[in-house]
Amino acid sequence: MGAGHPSLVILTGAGISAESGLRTFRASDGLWEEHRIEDVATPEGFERNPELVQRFYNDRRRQLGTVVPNAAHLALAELEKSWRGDFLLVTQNVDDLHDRAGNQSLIHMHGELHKARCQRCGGVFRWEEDLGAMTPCPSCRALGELRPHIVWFGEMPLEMDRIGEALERCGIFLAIGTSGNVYPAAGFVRMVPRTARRIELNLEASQVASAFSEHRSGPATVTVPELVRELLA
Ligand code: BJW
Repeated sequence: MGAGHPSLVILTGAGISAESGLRTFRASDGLWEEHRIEDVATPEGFERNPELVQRFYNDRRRQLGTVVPNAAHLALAELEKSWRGDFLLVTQNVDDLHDRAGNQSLIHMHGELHKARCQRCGGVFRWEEDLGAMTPCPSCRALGELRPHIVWFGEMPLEMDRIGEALERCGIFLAIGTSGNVYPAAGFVRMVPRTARRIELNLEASQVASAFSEHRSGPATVTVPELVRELLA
C-alpha cells in the first residue's frame, strides 16, 4: 500500500460493457426482456431445462469473440497501473473485457463465461467452446455435470471475504454502470467507511443512488476516462 494514497475499490456492472455491444439485463432491450430470470439464472432453472440454460450461455460466450474492450475498460486498466494505493476491481460482469483490457487485481464476483464447473468433482476449468448436456468433465469424466461457472440467484457470489476486507479499508469507492438491483453488490456502497468518497457513474440514477456522495451522469466511455484523468492528476 502506498502511504497516504487512498485505497480504491471499483464495482462495475453491465453498463460498462454496453458500448462494446453487450446487452445489459434490465434495459427495455435487455437480456431479461427475452428470458425469464427463473429459467436461465437459477439452479432450479438449470435442473428443469439444462439445454435452454446451456444455449443461453453458449450464445453469450460466442458473442465475446465479436466484441472488444471500450475506452472505459481501458481507462480502468490504466488506473490500476498508475494508482499508488491499494486497488481492487470487482465486476459483476461475466464477460472478459476487463481481463482483456489488462486489469489484474480483478474479482469476477458473478463468475465467468470462459469457465465451466463440474457439479460432481467441483473442478473449475477454462472453457472456450459450447457446453452441452453430455460434455464430459475433463477431470472426473462425469457426463452431464458441467455447468457454466456463473453465480445464479440464490447462490453465494465469489470471493466475498476478500471484497468485504477491501471495502472496509476503502478511501474511494466507484460504482460504474450497475442498476443497484442485485444484492450483495448493491449494498457495497453502504459497507465502505462513511468518510470515503463514493462516486456513481451511470446513465441514470441507480436504485441505491442516495448512498453515494457524488454522481457522474453519462456514457461510461466518456465519464470513466474523465474521472481516471482527474484521479491520476
Ligand atoms: C450505463 C450504460 C453506459 C447502461 N454507461 N452506464 C431481497 C433483498 C436483498 C437481497 C435479496 C432479496 N431477495 C433475494 C435476494 C438475493 C438476490 C437478489 O439480489 N435479488 C434481487 C433481485 C432482489 N441475490 C442473490 O441471490 C445473490 N446471491 C446471494 O445473495 O447470496 C447470498 C445467499 C445465498 C444463499 C442463501 C442465502 C444468502 C446472487 C446474485 C446473482 C446475480 N446473477 C446475475 C445473472 C448471472 C450472470 C449472467 O448471466 O450474466 O448477474 S443477475 C444479473 O444482474 C447479472 C448481473 O451481474 C446482475 C447486476 O446487473 P447490472 O450489472 O446492474 O445490470 P443492469 O442491467 O441491471 O443495469 C445496467 C446499468 O447500466 C443501468 O443502471 C444502466 O443505466 C447503466 N448503463 N448503459 C453507463 N453506456
